[in-house]
Amino acid sequence: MELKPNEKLNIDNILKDIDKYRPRRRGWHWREGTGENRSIGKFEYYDTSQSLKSSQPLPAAKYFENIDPQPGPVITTEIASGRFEDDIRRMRMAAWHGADHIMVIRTAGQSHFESLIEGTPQGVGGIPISRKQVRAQRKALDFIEDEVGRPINYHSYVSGVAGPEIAVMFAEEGVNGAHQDPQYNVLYRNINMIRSFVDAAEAKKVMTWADIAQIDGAHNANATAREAWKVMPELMVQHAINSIFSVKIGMKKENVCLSTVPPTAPPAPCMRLDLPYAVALRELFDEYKMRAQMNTKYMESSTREATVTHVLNLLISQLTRADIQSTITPDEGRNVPWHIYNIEAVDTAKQAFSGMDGLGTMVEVKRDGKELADKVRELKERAILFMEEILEVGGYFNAVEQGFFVDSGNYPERNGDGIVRKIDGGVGEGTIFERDEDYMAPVTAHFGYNNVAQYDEGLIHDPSALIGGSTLEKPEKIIFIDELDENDNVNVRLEEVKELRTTSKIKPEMEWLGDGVVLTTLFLPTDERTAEFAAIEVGKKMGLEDVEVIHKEIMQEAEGTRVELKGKVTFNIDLDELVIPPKPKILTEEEIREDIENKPMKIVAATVGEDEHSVGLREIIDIKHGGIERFGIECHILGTSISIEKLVDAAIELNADAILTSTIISHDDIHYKNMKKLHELCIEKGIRDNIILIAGGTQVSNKLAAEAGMDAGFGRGTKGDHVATFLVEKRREMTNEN
Ligand code: Z98
Repeated sequence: MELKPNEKLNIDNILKDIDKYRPRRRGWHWREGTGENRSIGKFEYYDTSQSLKSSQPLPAAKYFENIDPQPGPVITTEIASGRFEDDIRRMRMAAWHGADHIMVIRTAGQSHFESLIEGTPQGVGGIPISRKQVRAQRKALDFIEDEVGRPINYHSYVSGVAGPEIAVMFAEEGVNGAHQDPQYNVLYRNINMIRSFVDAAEAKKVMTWADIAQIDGAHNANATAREAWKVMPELMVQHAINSIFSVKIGMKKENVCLSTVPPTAPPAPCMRLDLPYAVALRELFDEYKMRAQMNTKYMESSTREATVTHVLNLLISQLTRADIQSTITPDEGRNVPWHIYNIEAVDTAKQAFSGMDGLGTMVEVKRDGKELADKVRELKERAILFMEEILEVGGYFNAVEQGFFVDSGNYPERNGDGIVRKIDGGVGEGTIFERDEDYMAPVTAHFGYNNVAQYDEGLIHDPSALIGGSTLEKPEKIIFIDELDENDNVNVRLEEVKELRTTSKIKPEMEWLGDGVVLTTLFLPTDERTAEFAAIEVGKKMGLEDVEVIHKEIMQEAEGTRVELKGKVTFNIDLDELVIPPKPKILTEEEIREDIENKPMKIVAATVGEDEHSVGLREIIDIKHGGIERFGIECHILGTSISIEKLVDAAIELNADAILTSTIISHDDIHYKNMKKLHELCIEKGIRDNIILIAGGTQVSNKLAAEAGMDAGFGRGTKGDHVATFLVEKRREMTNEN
């Protein structure tokens, strides 16, 4: 199956024969072509990677020949809608904008599931990770990566009670990246410590076999601690524990990615805190990869504010190093994980990195300056002392029992508010047993004691040969379970939206096909609390259902509040019934310029009659507003409230190619009457065949203007480019006729 840019991805095709799907590659993929200079459009770039075959450039790219430079780091998007079939469409959009790491959030509570989930149930805050969902998404990504022309990494989570089982399933299904950190289980999911570390050893071994890149969970301490910037030494300790553990199990350092996070955000003076931390971290862990998260702790529901923090975090990535750049910004703060925010955040990273390209050749992080050097040293010292104290108290488990972690004190200070877990407590306690002397498991990528030699000395490194290969070598041994729940599965959900999938009807959408969700921004001239409730009434009166305020921001306590409302519409729009006027033709800037250069053009313009409204006319003409002047057209604006006679006389005197009139006032059809008068006067004076007459204004349409004898009429939304295009094309037409 090949995707066509102008055709929707067909989920039925993805699900067809899903039981037979096999991943076509395994392992993580870094971007290609980094570290080399690259000419893209009219520019030379220093920090890019290979460009894409198909992509959606940034909005302003239209001024630069639609170039779409791709930054060096892998760019992540985190997807959490709860329906994998809708996430697949979002993945495609994200890939077109430049994401090549799709991180799929799990449904709430999956960490505590003792085993794998099957089928395609709907999730809460993420999808229940099951073989069928993983398979469908990986399969869809195969097509998407062919379409955009870059391998895409698929990622989810291996932490939790069923970590090893999930790791095996991920290895079987060609998952490319995963979070795996036993400390996450211990601290945030209260899973027994011994169980977590034993499971992690097994899971990491399997991930190593499948060449899966690993992200740790250190950043969660920042997200959890009360005064989050104080946990910087601890973050380094957590990174160290998970990294060296992974390496000892056999994972290559290139696959060990630290989940770094700038610990603060404005209005804190974040650069002075976050940059030394980033430098210290990269120096201590220089052989490992950096997955740069953004700060999610100090994030509210303002997308603007979150985006600024994100950009400051991206500056740190640019000044230090990011191998993977995470982009979850606004979703995290406002808990509305919508398509548009995934895409916006990916664009934020792409835009900021493009803008900062080559910064390192001009700007240096003053490593020797006292401010940075002292802080970097201090942070490293605190982290090392922390590690030493862990050893002093008898190791990691004892340290956790004593509440060393996620304490809001700046180590060695302790506030006694750390997370305490007991060695003999937590989920799964007492489930770990020593292997019997004759223990033997004929499986691939198994950690620790495995007494294969008793059966066959030659198979120590290939135990599964005893059974003719495990599912990792022989995928045909995988038992594919389709659906277990006849009511909660993808087929039922797809059936529910059949009309929207198969007819010309569409509906607004934020997360799921047909969810009907819309976002409205309002300003209400009242205080914050009143505005919130007033806004809900506004939403209801607009006909929205399930109205909810998702963001409010005080402009001034008494003068007013900005509110963002979400709500649902219940209607569909039938595209077959839409009347869409033909798209106005616009010549390129070069084409217009060339035409005017070859044959200069002159116009006279004015607002006519009693009309003093000249703003619209100025917008069309002034160079400052992107008007027709900028193409070299000689423009004579006679002024406002000019008589038709004066306008025509001026055109004759200047030998103008065109007359542009502008009117807003339409009372008593005065705009129409003036157009007619202009046309007739030009006939009377014998110039009509040689002059272009254009009328513009809010109440003007092309049809109305044509009826009044004009060559064209331009209404609301007209830009200088439209008028210039018309002038050039009309003159060509007239010259040909002559
Ligand atoms: C991120 N936005 O890291 P459940 N394991 C580790 C984690 O850090 C996480 C999970 C598992 C963040 C996402 N991280 C937060 C090491 C979560 C999640 O199923 O939610 O417990 O697993 O990109």
